[in-house]
Amino acid sequence: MKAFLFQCAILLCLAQLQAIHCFVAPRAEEIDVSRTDQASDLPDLYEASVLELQEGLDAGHFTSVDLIKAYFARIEEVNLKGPALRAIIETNPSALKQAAALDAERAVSGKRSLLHGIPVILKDNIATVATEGMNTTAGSFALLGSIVPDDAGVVKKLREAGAIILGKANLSEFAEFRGNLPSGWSGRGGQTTNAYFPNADPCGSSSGSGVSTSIGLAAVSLGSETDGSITCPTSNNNLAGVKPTVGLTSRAGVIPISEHQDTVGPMCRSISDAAIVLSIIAGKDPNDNFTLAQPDEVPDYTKALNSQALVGKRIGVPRKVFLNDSITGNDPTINVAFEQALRVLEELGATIVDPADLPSAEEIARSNNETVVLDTDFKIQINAWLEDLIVVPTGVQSLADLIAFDNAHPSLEEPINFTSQSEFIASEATKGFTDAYFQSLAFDKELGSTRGIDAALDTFELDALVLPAQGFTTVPAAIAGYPIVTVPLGFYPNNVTIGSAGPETIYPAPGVPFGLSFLGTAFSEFELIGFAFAYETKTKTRLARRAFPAAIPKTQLKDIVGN
Ligand SMILES: *[C@@H]1O[C@H](CO)[C@@H](O)[C@H](O)[C@H]1NC(C)=O
Ligand SMILES: *[C@@H]1O[C@H](CO)[C@@H](O)[C@H](O)[C@H]1NC(C)=O
Ligand SMILES: *[C@@H]1O[C@H](CO)[C@@H](O)[C@H](O)[C@H]1NC(C)=O
Ligand SMILES: *[C@@H]1O[C@H](CO)[C@@H](O)[C@H](O)[C@H]1NC(C)=O
Ligand SMILES: *[C@@H]1O[C@H](CO)[C@@H](O)[C@H](O)[C@H]1NC(C)=O
Ligand SMILES: *[C@@H]1O[C@H](CO)[C@@H](O)[C@H](O)[C@H]1NC(C)=O
Ligand SMILES: CC(=O)N[C@H]1CO[C@H](CO)[C@@H](O)[C@@H]1O
Repeated sequence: MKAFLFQCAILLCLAQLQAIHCFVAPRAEEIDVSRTDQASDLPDLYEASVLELQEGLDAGHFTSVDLIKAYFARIEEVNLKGPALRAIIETNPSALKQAAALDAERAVSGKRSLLHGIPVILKDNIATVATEGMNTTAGSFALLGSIVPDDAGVVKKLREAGAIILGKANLSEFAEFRGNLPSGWSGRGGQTTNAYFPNADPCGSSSGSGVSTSIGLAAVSLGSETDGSITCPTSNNNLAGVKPTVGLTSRAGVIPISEHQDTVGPMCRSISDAAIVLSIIAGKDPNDNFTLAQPDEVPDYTKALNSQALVGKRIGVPRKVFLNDSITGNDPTINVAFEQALRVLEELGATIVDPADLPSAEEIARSNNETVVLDTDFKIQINAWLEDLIVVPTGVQSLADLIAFDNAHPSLEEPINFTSQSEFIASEATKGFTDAYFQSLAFDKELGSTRGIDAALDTFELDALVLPAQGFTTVPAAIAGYPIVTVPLGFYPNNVTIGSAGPETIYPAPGVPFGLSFLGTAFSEFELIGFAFAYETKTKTRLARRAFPAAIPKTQLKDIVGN
């Protein structure tokens, strides 16, 4: 039972969904609209957008070296000290040197892109070359000191664009695929916690990416999603996030769960920032052949940022299963906010088609096909990952070795009240590409797309579907490989009844955010970003509430510039 109490253990809660608890009703919310005053014209790093940072860099108000120093100081204030959010596992020892070079280049030849000199946090399952000084471990001591063959495909694109990797974010270890781990816990990083209430669940598995971006420990971050791992921490941390279509962004050099579902995407404080990052990391990569199926031209997603994007659009509400509280476990607060959001979408010119059910909804809720596919894929792909490593100081060479390593090092690799690494063990027991595997893969495509998302879009002539980010929302998109774009929807009220999420975390809790998700067919990111932008621009929900005071870093550019 314990695992099911983890609010967003997300992966594979399919059969167990009935067991998720409904939380006690909250009501009114108190909105704190006070913002810190900025005496100078330097942007407040808590909220600063990529465009504001570029403006300041271009105008010479500060440099990328200043930015790195400021973000490092902010990490230092809250990561292990103070509220000890444990959002960051490692910082980049080469970042200052890289920033100086990029500052010099900007002075001579201008910026390469909107990410030139901008600090980016990466989830610790995204590879960076060891010579730069950081590990790539998915949070596990088993991979500490391992040498990856190359930068991840998305990291190559970030570096070409002039971005600076500021550090690696904590995560649910192995992207939540070990079994029975609390959201946001890893052996190396410990328990990440939410910045909106002490010890609240940050959700996973891209927990550190979410928390660090939510309070400005970096400009932007990348997470990865197999089922829910960008969407849920985006939701819990008051962010805008894009879970791209599988094959829009390269997974080369990303510690895998499944090539059929894994995808890398931006987690940012605004959909505008997310559009900037996605435009840079999207595109074909010869090292990930799924990316070769995408349209030839990578869209400029910033062109989708149109506040009129919802005018004349048909947006469907797939109520069956996905808005059934006894299946989603969603708190009534979320439902109330969601119904209000539907009215806002109407005000923005959309026609709400309600209900617009997925024909496969109930079958998806019963299906175990996703588990069959992920368990089988993980063993094959993690073994290939381990084989490709140049050096592995722990000697771990296979999934079986990983299981043995964890068993041999309980003090490093077992959180409080750990029960078993059930997912690893189930995966190790799979027998490769069996007939049952191919059947499950075909069923997933059918349930997620042909009798799922695409069926609803076609039947009701929709431009997109909309749902609360929390609940069962991510599953059809996960098994179809389809995109989800999420923006802030609301916050739990101050008097919400606090629940338990894990041995060290609570959920729900006062002021913890939740999001609104737009879903569509393959490669519909451009449209979904437009819809999310229109909603975000109208509601500005992110700005309605801030993190708890101790979790708000005090260092600002004014403390760095000129000192
Ligand atoms: C929370 O506060 C609201 C309004 O102040 C009230 O109506 C509601 O009953 C309270 N809820 C709980 C769980 O105490
Ligand atoms: C990895 O982490 C270890 C321990 O924190 C550190 O000594 C090492 O420099 C890091 N970087 C690499 C590339 O191993
Ligand atoms: C990608 O390449 C592998 C072999 O390297 C092959 O097995 C697989 O079918 C290819 N997948 C796609 C989507 O082309
Ligand atoms: C909600 O789900 C429960 C449990 O599966 C089911 O018994 C109930 O009929 C569903 N409610 C609706 C309105 O579909
Ligand atoms: C896969 O989905 C199909 C269609 O709903 C279902 O009949 C089958 O039982 C599912 N298989 C598993 C392993 O859950
Ligand atoms: C660990 O489990 C025991 C027994 O179920 C329980 O009494 C204890 O409160 C748990 N500790 C934490 C920190 O959850
Ligand atoms: C950057 C940073 O603060 N990293 C820390 C993450 O947590 C581990 C475990 O407590 C520390 O060893 C790291 O220094």
